[in-house]
Amino acid sequence: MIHIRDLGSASQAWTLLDCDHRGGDVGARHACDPLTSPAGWLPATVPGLVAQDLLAAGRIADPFYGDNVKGARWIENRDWLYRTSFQITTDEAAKPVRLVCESLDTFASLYLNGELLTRHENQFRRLVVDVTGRLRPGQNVLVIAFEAPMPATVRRAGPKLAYWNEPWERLYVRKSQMSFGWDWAARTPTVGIVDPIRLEFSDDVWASDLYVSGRPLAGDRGTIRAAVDLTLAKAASPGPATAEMLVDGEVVSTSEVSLGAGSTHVALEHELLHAELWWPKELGSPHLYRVELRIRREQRVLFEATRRCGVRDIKLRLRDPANPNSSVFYFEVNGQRLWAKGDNWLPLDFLHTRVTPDAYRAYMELLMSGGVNCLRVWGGGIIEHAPFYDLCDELGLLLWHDFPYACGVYPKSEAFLEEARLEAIDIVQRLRSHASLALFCGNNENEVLAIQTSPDDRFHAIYYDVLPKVIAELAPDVAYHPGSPSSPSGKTHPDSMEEGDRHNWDVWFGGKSTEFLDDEARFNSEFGAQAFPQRESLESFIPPGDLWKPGAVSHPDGPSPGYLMARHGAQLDKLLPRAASFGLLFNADNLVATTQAFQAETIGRYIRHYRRLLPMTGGVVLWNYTSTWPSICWAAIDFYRRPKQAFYECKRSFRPAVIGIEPTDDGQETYAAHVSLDRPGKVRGIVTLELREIATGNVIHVERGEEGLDGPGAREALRMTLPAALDRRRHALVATFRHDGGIERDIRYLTRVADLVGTGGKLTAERHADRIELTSTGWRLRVGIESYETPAVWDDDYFDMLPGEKRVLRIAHGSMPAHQWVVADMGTRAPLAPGQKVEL
Ligand code: BMA
Repeated sequence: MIHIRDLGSASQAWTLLDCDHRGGDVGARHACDPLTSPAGWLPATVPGLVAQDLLAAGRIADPFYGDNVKGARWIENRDWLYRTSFQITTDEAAKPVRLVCESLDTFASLYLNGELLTRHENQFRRLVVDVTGRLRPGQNVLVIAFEAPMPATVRRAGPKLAYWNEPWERLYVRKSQMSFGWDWAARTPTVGIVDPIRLEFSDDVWASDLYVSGRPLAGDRGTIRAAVDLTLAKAASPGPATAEMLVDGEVVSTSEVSLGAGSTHVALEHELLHAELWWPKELGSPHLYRVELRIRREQRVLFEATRRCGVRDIKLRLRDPANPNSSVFYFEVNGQRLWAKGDNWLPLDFLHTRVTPDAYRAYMELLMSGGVNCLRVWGGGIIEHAPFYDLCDELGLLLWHDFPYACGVYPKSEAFLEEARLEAIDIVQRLRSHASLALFCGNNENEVLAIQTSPDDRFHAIYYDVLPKVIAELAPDVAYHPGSPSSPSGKTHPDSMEEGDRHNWDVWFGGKSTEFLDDEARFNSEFGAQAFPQRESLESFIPPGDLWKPGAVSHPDGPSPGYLMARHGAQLDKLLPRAASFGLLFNADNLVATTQAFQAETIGRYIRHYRRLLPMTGGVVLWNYTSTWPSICWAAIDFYRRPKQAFYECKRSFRPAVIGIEPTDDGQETYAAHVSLDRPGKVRGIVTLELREIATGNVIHVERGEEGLDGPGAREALRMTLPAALDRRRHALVATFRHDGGIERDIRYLTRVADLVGTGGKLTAERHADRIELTSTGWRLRVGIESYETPAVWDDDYFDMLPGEKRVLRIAHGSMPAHQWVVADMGTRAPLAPGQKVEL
């Protein structure tokens, strides 16, 4: 058996030393010897990050507050030593033993009892060192010296390469690319032992990770396969052994194996007569089997491992003759199309080792309560911590996984390609057993960048040779896409809307409006817009007085507070002009409300537009929901887990059936109402398209019809041409789809929201123990309830109310928050206490 001794700080104490100016290696040797060890060690958390320990020790101020991140920058210029000591018995000292580090960030030298064991400098590769005979009975000291990350990076850099997001030297090192800062985050240096570290003792065998995979077969049968590679430990003798496979605790398959010199591949398979399939939550239940593989000789167990396994067939479909040019890009699970409604996943915390399994779960459930059914782990971040992947399997979230390359043209040297290959082997082996894994993707935006800067680098060997070969060998049933975006034929622009996926930044970076959308992307894997978080969240990271004062927003690169806001992500030059088309900006509440309204509108328009292209378009992945730190950024949920307006607009537009109004032409004289269904099943109902006067709510003209859909698709239900000489400021279009499953609505203004005439009236909000009742005498914009406590997701929030309407809000996810505010229009806001009735 392999005996595992966890070396994390939950089991034993670790300390951390700031090695002043790059004294790491020398310090590490001395540190192992109690007589020469320098003073000044701090308690350390392992797995953890240096910044986390410095924060706990009061050596840095919260880097997420105000301008403090600047005061933490020095971390990247110091060497850091981690030290622990542990007791080893005489018996253990005689056994074959390995030291395993799942992830070290990044430039690490490992010393055991004063001697250099090895060096390692790839955060994405597991380190395994044979330390047999090097542990001594009694006390042992392990020191891991981390070289100062920024100078280490600069030293390893070769010639300057094309990139977006400073510093370009990051392209040469295999360290999380966002740890150097990104356009949504200031550089918060990360250094540390970021995943589990352990000793493994074995008298018998060493083993690769257990690989399980399940596939459906004809009828309702299915198959489960479990495989492992075993190597005899030094003390063990070759010879026969018995391999057993257990499913849900029962032995289902047995086989005799012969353990010889070198590596032995053991694989067992079992056929299920009635397989329960793994489905993404939206399409069914994410059933998981418990699979064990056990190798024994007589009664002695040599190896044993357990994993959960889903029986499913996930395909990425690229061709469909029914489509105009036959090109599509969508996921199919067990033969059913899944219209992707995704989040571009970033770590939940820049200090990502602080994220607990409960925090992952709570966050994923929050996303799912908003209709999200898949996650794209974005290539600039990290390979997530293990609980993340287990939860995707368990909750039924489909997983798209980028390899960790982003926004750059990476080196092409033999050495770099070889490192890429070894790294890919580790990543694929680590992730391939997960039921939720739908797609491996080569990189984030590197092809688009290459086209602009050095077209010869578009088909870079990492994504077109190294990675596909590793996947074909180790995970042949997982789809591979060379980059996001990328065009499968290689003949169109990587960001083409005619094939492959597309990052649609037409609005945010391209300056386009959403009034008339003609994009026909087969799959939209990135699109988004920024917004401020709600006031309580802003107050948690921006010092009083810094948020709103003259000049604060006009010099994003100037000194604080302009600087402060820029460091917190805001691209104010883009954001404020757009927010201004929703209302005046004269205080912080307006800033929050107008930016959120703009973000929600942009995202909602795009989602409804792409839904209208069903079944040609395969889905949308929002950039993004996740806030890695407190910021003014693209996230639809802020760092404190408070949803922005966009979260609710997505929730509405991610419902099974949706209605959307779009102009049929650039001139915007005629509008069409489209209904769509994004999943299997049927929907039937009545559609209306009304032209209403805003001041009175009166219907000026109405079109009405019946509509129905069978399975994923969309239909134009109604059309209306606006009367000539209509005052567009005083009227709006309202489309409604009343069907068995509920009522869908879309409201389309015919001018900028800031220019509307006729909104107003009295809004009344009444807070009851289990609900909020809202009534409005006039046409009110973006009416909602803001909450302090989280998670608190309402069944709906931030919607427009028509004259005479009444709405009742209940909590759909989480619990009734204690502190609430009623909000409306573009910055009107009042507290709403229990039992209170408020008029706005
Ligand atoms: C996309 C991403 C990121 C970036 C985001 C916002 O292109 O892939 O690189 O942070 O846009 O600019």
